[in-house]
Amino acid sequence: MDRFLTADDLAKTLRQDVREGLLGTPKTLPPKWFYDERGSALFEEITRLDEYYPTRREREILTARAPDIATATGARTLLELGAGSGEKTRLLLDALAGTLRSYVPVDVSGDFLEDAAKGIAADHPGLTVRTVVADYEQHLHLLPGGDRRLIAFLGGTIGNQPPAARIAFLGGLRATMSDGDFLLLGADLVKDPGRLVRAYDDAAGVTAEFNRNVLRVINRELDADFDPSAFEHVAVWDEAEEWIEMRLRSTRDQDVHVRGLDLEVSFAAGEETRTEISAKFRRERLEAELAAAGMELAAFWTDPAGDFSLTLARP
Ligand code: AVJ
Repeated sequence: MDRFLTADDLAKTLRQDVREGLLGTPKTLPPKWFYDERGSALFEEITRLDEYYPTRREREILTARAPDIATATGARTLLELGAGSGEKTRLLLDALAGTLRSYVPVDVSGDFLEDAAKGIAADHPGLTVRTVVADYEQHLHLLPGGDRRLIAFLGGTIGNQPPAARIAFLGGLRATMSDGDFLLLGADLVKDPGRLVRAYDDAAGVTAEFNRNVLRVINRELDADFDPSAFEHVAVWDEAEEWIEMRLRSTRDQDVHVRGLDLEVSFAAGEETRTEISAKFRRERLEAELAAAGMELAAFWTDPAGDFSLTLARP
């Protein structure tokens, strides 16, 4: 396992993010801190909800197009950013079996990486599996090189960054790519706002618990005293930005102590803290942002319903 990111680095970033986010106006907390063990389990549960279509749709596209991806890329190395989408990985690995020599799952947490890698190595004898603990916003240049790499960034996570950060990220990725490398990018598409809001505000309240989980993470990691039950889940469609925004709305005036940061924060009744944006795309926008990052489209696929997209891009 290659570690470019230690538990200490992560702790430091969390402290910075929470301090800056809670002192800002409006208050924000970045979505990357949802995913402790409980948050990851809640996200898994979200992917099985009727209302949350992205995971199912992306799997449909991958099932249909994995052979095309194999033919177009002839990939020797599959690098997966934000691994953990186990089932989708398997679809790709099986389709690429003819040319693939190594698989490199990259994630900020090493906890689940090793186990997942062992399972995959056992099922694919001859495949070199090299796990990398890294923050793909910071360590792109440290990822293993080689020729004919396919870099997969699935799930629609690209939408969690605002446009400028997205283009910077894609540009950074482009800078590490050479001729023969490809990017496989999963991105959710603009659609009926009612469906979008339901996907992020499900009837069973799983997404609400997932959203509040960030408060539990801060309580544990930074010795804070958030009362998660005093925050309501809010999901709104921002028509101008074309993104879903998740927020936590304080149900009353309250003070929260973040002892680990020596910080006291007041929330007014009704005050909203932004916890996630999840941008939805149109093909033209994806094409334009990839072009701004120095890449061009090699293929663009959607599921039959046109809900989700997979883009294959190259330098
Ligand atoms: C895994 C980041 C793509 O933005 O749809 C699910 C996370 N947030 N429900 C998304 C999420 C609320 C998800 N991503």
